[in-house]
Amino acid sequence: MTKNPKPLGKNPVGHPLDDLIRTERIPHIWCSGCGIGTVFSSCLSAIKATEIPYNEFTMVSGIGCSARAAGYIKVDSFHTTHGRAIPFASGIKMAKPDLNVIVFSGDGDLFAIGGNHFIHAARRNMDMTVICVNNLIYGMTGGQVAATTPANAKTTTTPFGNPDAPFNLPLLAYASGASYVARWTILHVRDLTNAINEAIRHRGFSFIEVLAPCPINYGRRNKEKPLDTLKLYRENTIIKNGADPAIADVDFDRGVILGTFINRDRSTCDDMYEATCRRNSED
Ligand SMILES: Cc1ncc(C[n+]2csc(CCOP(=O)(O)OP(=O)(O)O)c2C)c(N)n1
Repeated sequence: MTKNPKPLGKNPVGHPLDDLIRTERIPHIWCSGCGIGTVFSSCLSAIKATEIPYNEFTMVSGIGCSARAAGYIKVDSFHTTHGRAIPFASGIKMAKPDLNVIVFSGDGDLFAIGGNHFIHAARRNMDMTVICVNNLIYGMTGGQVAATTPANAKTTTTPFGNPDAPFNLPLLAYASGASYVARWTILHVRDLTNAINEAIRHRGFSFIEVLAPCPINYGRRNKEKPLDTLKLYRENTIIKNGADPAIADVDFDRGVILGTFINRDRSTCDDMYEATCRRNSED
């Protein structure tokens, strides 16, 4: 068991999370007012708080602004192809079951092109933590409509407003079989960090949706200034642990529910595989 690097001393020169950041890659690509950095920082703080050696973690992402996180973390990481983070992560977990596998990616990556992988990994209860930065849009490619874009919202591909309804991600995750499901915003940093810590320690498929602003590609087109988004996160959210995910639509007019929706025990993919092989080899 390798020890994690010692925390900085009394006169720190750098950032307290420097031992988990590839500082040689900074400055990062994220715009001013973007929420991804806060989710990333919460994730690193949660990793640190588990006191698990860093070499027992791996981070996997697809492609997008959020997905860039895998290139900035100082643990073994995989910046894969668009939509394919979860299959890569599943392969890693099956080959190295003792690793703590974290998927960190955007809503487009995980729920549009990668939606099929998400539902099947949740169905199998693959033991991994999936963190979705939900900025309601395809950020990196300039603001196209996503599967999470609110109805009527303007994007580059829906200039007259989005005609479609968005996914309710906690409900989708629960219905697919996820055994831990939570939602927070980037304004709820302590809750988010605790949730990521809990999700890492949870056995099974854990999913955390994090609402985060994209002021450039979503806010600007929808006349929502960065502070307006944070006000929505503060004033139009309701913290309700144990709430039914069926009422978890992202609708700021009605109030968006935050908290831990689901935390249940279910046999993991590994458990089922072992049990099936044992049973069949005894026949
Ligand atoms: C197979 C494939 N299709 C499309 C793209 C283009 N592409 C790159 S990032 C992206 C969208 C990213 O959106 P999201 O996952 O929500 O992440 P964000 O940038 O908003 O964090 C798309 C469509 C690609 N790189 N590969």
